[in-house]
Amino acid sequence: MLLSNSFIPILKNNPSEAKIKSHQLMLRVGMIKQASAGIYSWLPLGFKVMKKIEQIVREEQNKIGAQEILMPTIQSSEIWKESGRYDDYGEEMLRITDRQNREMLYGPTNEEQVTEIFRSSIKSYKSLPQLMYHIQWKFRDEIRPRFGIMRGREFYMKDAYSFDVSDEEAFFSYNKFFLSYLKTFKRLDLTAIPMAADTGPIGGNLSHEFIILADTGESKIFTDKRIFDLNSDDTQLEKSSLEKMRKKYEQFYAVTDEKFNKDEFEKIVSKENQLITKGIEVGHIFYFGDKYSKPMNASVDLPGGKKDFVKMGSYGIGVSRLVGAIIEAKYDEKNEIMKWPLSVAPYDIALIPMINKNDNSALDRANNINSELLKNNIDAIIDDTDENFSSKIKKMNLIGAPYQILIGKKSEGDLLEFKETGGETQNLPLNKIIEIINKQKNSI
Ligand code: P5A
Repeated sequence: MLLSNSFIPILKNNPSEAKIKSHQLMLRVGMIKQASAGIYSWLPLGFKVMKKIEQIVREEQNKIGAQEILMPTIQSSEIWKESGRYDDYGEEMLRITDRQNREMLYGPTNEEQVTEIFRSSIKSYKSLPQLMYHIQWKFRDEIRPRFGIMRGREFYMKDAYSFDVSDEEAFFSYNKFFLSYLKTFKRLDLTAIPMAADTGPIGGNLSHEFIILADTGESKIFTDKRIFDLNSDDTQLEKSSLEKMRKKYEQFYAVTDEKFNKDEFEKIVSKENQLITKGIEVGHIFYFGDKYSKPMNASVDLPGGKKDFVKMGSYGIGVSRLVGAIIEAKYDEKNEIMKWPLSVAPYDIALIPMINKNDNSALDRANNINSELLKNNIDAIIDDTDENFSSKIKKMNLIGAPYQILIGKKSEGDLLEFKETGGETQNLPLNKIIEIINKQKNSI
């Protein structure tokens, strides 16, 4: 892709309205454009990153047997009246009246909608478990939308729902999502810590927030540092292995401020392991049993002939928020260098030719390199503008392709000046560069 043909409206300076680095960078490199308070258009660069995140989230949901559906953004108030949440949800719910004077709403979440789908078709325990998810826009009329897409009013969420015959089976489903979240965030090159959390308007009494550390995060967290050394690599998708994995995480104190108890924290966690810091909530999972199935009458026949309300959980990931969360984790704002994880990068590599007046040889060379890269499924952006070399490098450092080839005086003969964005340059032939990138791609 040529930069001159791309819609990447870059600003020279940091926009003054942005308070945190993800919001600054997203506006600076034209990833988003505000439409109104807390509502954004996604421009090509931002959209590309979000779609890649969405795809990773989708693949990890599919791996645990969740089935993708798509529910509407606009819901009828009827089902919310059935569950009892229509009044409880308060001013965060955007209420709409259609031309027949029917009360509708822009969905802030989909527990009711999915329960309504389930109850109309599934009647027997034999069809359980059912895991379903969709990736869809949500609207919450947040009182204080801020930090760009981090706390938007309109935002993109993956929300999944599980239906089981008993608490025991429902915990199995819960643990599958727990594992799938750890794997999803790992593929995004993030360390997300599961923390015991409050359930708020979703309800239930078992819940974990998945939090990544960031000074600008809105969640205050209290944790035992050792939780950061854990991984789920050896966990199998079966009951006992999943239980063991969740216990392994739960043995360490890790809570957000709503669940914090100072005496307990100081008693359980030794001084040297205590960590009090801030983080960004990128996912949240809930188990709430029959909170929705009972008032909405979603029941199944049990083996003995009796009926019971189906046991449900719900599982959210902030797909649009993750774009900002990755920037918070990866952007070196002092040196103005962004390096996207290759798994979600808008481009794999930036080609930066030094173009002199009346001499197109560097640009020709960039185009030739690009053809080779394309054959190897490597997506490059070429800065074909006639700006000077150093401002091109600065611009590409912000766009954040994880690799760069500088095509100037030092890229001579077969050897190209290659670097990881923000790293040291190396002189390498193109086939070696392709090998490095593909090796990295295959490892994620
Ligand atoms: C779980 C799925 C739910 O809504 N119902 C369906 C449950 N959970 S939640 O915690 O309220 O939201 C899930 C994730 O969505 C992101 N998120 C937001 N992102 C951007 N702007 C917002 N205003 C916003 N609100 C929630 C978070 O990542 C959250 O973990």
